[in-house]
Amino acid sequence: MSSPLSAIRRKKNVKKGIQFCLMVCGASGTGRTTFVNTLCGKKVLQSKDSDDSANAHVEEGVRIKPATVELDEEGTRISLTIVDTPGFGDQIDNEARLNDFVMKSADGLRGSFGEISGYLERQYDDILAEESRIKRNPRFRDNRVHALLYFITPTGHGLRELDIELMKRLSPRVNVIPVIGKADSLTPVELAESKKLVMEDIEHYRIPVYNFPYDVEEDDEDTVEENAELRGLMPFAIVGSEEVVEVNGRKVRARQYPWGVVEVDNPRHSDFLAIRSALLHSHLADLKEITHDFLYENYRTEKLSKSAEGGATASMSPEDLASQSVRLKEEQLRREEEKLREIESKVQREINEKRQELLARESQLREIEARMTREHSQPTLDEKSNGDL
Ligand SMILES: Nc1nc2c(ncn2[C@@H]2O[C@H](COP(=O)(O)OP(=O)(O)OP(=O)(O)O)[C@@H](O)[C@H]2O)c(=O)[nH]1
Ligand SMILES: [Mg+2]
Repeated sequence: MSSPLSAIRRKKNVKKGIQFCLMVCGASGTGRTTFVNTLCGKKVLQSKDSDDSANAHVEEGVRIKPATVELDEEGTRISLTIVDTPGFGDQIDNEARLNDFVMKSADGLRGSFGEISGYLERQYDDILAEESRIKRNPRFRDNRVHALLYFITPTGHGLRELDIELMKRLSPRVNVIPVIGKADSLTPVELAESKKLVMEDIEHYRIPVYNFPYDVEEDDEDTVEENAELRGLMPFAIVGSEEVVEVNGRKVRARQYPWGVVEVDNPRHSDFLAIRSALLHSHLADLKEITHDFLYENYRTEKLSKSAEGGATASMSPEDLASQSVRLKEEQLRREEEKLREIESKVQREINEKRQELLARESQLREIEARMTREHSQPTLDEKSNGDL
C-alpha cells in the first residue's frame, strides 16, 4: 500500500519544484521591489508608488507578506517564496537632521528587528511544533527563510550603525547576504571604495554574513574558485530594472539615462547575474543545508534547552510546547527591546553632549566675532577693555 502512495508523493514534489525562500530587507527605496521583479522576470511585488488596484485587498497591519512564484530555470522548477520586509530608516541628507535620524534609526531598529526576527523564528517554531506532533499535517508547508538579501543604501561609504546592528542580530537566524542597492547611483570608483569599506566593517564588527564558504583542502578546485570569486564580489552591486531597452539591436533589461544605458545582465555594469545564479543555481542547496543543519539546529537546541531549564516538558503536548515557545520568544523580544532602548538612550545622551559642545563653541565664536568687530571699529580705544575679557 505504502509504495504507490509514496510514489505519488514524489511525483507531486517534482511537480511542485524545489522550494526556496528569499527575504529582502533594507532601508526604504533601496530598490528591493524592483530587484525581486527583475529576479523573477515578472511583477511579483508592487512598488509602493505604483497605484495598482490589485493591491487594494492587501490586509492592513500585515507588514511582512510572503509571495510565491513558480520559476522554470533551465528545465528545473523552482517554487520561490519572496518575503519582502517593510523599508526602514531614512535617508540622511544633512547634519542638522542628525538627531531626527538617530531617533528614527533607533525606532527603525527596534521595529524592524522585532518584526523580521519574529517572522524568521515563527517559521522555525512551526516546524519544531510539526516535528513533535504525533500525527503529521500533510498540508504543512516549510516556510523557513534560506537567505536574506540585505540592501545597503548606496552612500559610497561603509555600513551605518543600523545596518551593523541589524545584520549582526539577524545572522544567527538566517544566511545574510549583503548587497548594495541601486549601485548605478555610484561611479565605478565610488562603488569599488564602498564595497571595500563595507567588507572592512563586516570584518571589524565580526558580522557573520554568508560568505560563500569553502575549504581549500576539502573542496574541489572549481568550487574553491567559484566561491572565492563570489566572495570577492561581496557586497553584490545590484541594478534592477523592469524595462527593456534596445542596445545595438539587442533587447536588454536596463536603466536608460541621458548619458547612456546601464544593463542589468551585464557583469561589467552590475553583479545581478552573479547573485541570481548563486541564489537560484549554484548555492541554492548550500543555503538550504546551512539553514536546516546549522541555523535551525541551533535555534532548536536553544529552544529545547530553555524549555528543559523551565521544568519538565516531556509530558507537554505539542500545543503546550508551541504556546510555551511563543511565551519564550516574547520574553526574548522584550529583552532585545530593552537592550535596544539602552542603545537608543546612550546615543541620545551622546547627541545631547555633542549639542552642548556645539552650543558652547558657538557662543565662543560669537564672543570672538564681537571682539573682532569691536577691535575693527575702535582699533585704538578698545585695547584696554579687551584686556578685561
Ligand atoms: N538608479 C536606480 N534606481 C532604482 C534601481 N532599482 C529601483 N530603482 C528606483 O528606486 C525607486 C525605489 O525602488 P523600489 O524597487 O520601489 O524600492 P523599495 O526598496 O522596494 O522601496 P520601498 O518598498 O518603498 O521601501 C524607484 O523609483 C525605482 O525605479 C536601480 O537599480 N538603480
Ligand atoms: Mg518595495
